[in-house]
Amino acid sequence: RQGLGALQEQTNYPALNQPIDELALTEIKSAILAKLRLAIGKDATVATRRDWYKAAALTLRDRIVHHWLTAEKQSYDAGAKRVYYLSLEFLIGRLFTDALNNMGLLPLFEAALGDLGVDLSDLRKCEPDAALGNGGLGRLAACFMESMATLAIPATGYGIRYDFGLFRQIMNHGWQQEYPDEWLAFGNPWEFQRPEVVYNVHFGGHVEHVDDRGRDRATWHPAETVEAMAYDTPIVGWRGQHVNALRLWSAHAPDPLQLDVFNTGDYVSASAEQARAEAICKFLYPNDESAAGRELRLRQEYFFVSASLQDLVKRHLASDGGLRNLAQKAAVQLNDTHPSLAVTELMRILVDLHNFRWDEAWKITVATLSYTNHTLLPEALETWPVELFERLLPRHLEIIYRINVAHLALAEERFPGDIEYRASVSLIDERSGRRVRMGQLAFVGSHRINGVSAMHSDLMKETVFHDLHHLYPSRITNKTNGITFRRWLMLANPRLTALLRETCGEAVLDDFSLLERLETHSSDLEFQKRFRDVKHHNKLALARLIRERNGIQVDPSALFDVQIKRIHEYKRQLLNILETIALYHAMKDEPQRDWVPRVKIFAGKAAASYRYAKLIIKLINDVAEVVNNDASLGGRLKVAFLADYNVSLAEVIIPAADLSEQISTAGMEASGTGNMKLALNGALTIGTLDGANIEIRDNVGEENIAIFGLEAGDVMVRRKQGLDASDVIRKSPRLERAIRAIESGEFSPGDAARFASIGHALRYLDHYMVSADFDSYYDAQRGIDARWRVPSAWTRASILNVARMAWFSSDRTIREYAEDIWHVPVHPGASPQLGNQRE
Ligand code: B1H
Repeated sequence: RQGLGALQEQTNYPALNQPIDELALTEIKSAILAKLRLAIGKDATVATRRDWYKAAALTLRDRIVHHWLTAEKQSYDAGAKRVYYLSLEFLIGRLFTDALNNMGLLPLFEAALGDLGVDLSDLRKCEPDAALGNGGLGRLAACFMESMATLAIPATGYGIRYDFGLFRQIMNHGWQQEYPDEWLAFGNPWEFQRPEVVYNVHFGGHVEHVDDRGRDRATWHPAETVEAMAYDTPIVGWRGQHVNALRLWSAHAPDPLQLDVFNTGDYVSASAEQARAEAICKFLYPNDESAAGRELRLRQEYFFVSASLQDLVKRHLASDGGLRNLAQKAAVQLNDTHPSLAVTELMRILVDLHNFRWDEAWKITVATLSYTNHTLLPEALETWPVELFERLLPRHLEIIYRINVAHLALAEERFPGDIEYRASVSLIDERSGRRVRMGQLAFVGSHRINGVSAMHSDLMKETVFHDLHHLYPSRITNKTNGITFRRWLMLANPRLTALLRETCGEAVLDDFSLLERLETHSSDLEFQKRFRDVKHHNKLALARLIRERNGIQVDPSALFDVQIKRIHEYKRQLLNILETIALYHAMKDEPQRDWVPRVKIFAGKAAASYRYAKLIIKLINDVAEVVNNDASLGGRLKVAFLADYNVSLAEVIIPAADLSEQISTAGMEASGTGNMKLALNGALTIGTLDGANIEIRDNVGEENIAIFGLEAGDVMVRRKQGLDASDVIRKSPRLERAIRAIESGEFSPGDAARFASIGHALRYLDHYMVSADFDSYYDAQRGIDARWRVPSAWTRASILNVARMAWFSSDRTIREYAEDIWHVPVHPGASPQLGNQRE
């Protein structure tokens, strides 16, 4: 610790505003050239850009590894408590500049590569995104890994090394098509394969009960074994002092080529076992907010939970107190219910393999585990058929039953004779076929359960976990999400960062609460101009991208109105495009009015099997086709759907956004994190009172955000009254006209039926309140127009958004987890506590 502190003082803002050290420059150049020859096997004269990228990445990696091994050793020697973050998703994106920046080596590498005749920003693009996640949940895990490293919390992320990440989205005549994401095709310079770190993971078979004198022990005789092999990726914290590992598991058959079978000439069967094993890490399920329900998915879940727990148990077996002390030495965070099997697997390890008494094992398990809930959507709540469980994980099913006995006894004690109550809290759902409830399992097996925004955590207590909350009233807590400012401000928006450093001081990079110093400049016209120039520069870059990718010319001084996120009914891209249609009609009616020029920018993927979401994408593209080619608008309205939304595309769009669309049906978006990224980069939010929007409003002030629409309570009331929206449509000629345009083929000439299902839903099945919220949204948008016409007022609001977003740093979120859930110390040097600053 002391060593770390001393280093921290020496490196006073190294990377930044410092002349390049010639000696270091020479060293980096020769290191890169050496890598090119010795690791890539190429000479500088024939090296491709990708070769240069790899050589540079490996050069950087060498420097990271030294810090990594030091950090590992220090925490190990100190016997420090470790955090284990279990997640089926890590949506990392690119690592090159992220790691360079945190190591303080960005300017040095830029100069070194420049001297060697290669452009760092070109090389950057050679790195494929690591897209091992669907959306917010996976990206949150990536931000958390970076913040845990920044706060020097000894931590390991555990997940699956999918051969194929989230599919690539390609537009074919406006329809989404999915293609495999071959992110590993050219190798991965960041990872270390650990062929010696291998664990057996078992499936199937039967359970034998030995006479164990009431110890609840059993012996599992599995039918199938798969090997899990570790791959480690170092994650560097800000200022490069601390490095943690992201450990991803790859699946293999213990006997990859069955030679006896091979020798009979049946070559295909000889490797069948291998194919079956490898299927486990073949691809990421492309669902966001809906449970997959396939056997392979359950195999994935158990595979990574089992390997990860074996790994951490092995690590702590040797530490003082052994497993008895596990909860003092390890905190295991379950990212949603996907790793819920950790509850049963840890019990199995303790009871069956290490001879613990059931009750003691249970205490250790609950004290070690904690669970984050990310959604209340019923279709996302995981349950598995009991028969499938029994076939795949017979011992785990027994353990679930055994946990349930004590749990239901507690319920009976609390509400004697209340059968309904017991049925509702039971780990087994008996109503729709017998199914194991993963949410209940994670809840019962954890000492803390958290939601991801204030409103979401409150709703958890009132809805899905209402009854469990009564049984365990102190467990539910809130941890509002955050984002890492290193990636989403410093790297994505270097020009704004430069302005912030100049205005708030260099220390702002270590203490984001200093962003509040912007406040005094928010009305300064000179400063406003510089602030606008930054935004304009970013918009030029995005306009170029839109032209290159979509062939659409957009006016960079128009209002850039951005909705970027997974396509889902509850996120209401449909509401946005409906308003676009209404605006289009209004512009056509009165072409002479001085309309505020707008560019409507959409990006996002639909789950491959989500037909309605794919139809919405098609509608957006069809509307774009008509609007963009209507000369009568004089270019004042443009619509662009950017294909293949991913982290790297987000890094280009977000700094260029003027308006951030956060328009989910109230009560449905658990938190949102794109909302934070956009506000931090100076976009004004138009949004509902949902998820973290509410806390964003509380922080930026209600005059600097545009809130509209039904509130969560209103939505519940209206749903109870029925989903027919005829009443609101009757009162809104504008809405009626927009719906009719969709239904009549105005945007699908020759195929009027194409969007019939959308028209029908808008009229009669308005579950997501698109029609119900339309007028309120349309009016809010016209309010935005009015604000935009007064540049100084708009810019002031935009500046105040940046100034007041510090609280949404994932460093703050991780501090809260560390204090309230994990009970681990955080490094005092980095990012001083925001709480103190505010008091
Ligand atoms: C979020 C998911 C999710 N919530 C199931 N739930 C999945 C559920 O593959 N599955 O089965 C995948 C993802 N993702 C998001 O989490 C919320 O919608 C956001 O509001 C939130 O900001 C984010 C991070 O907490």
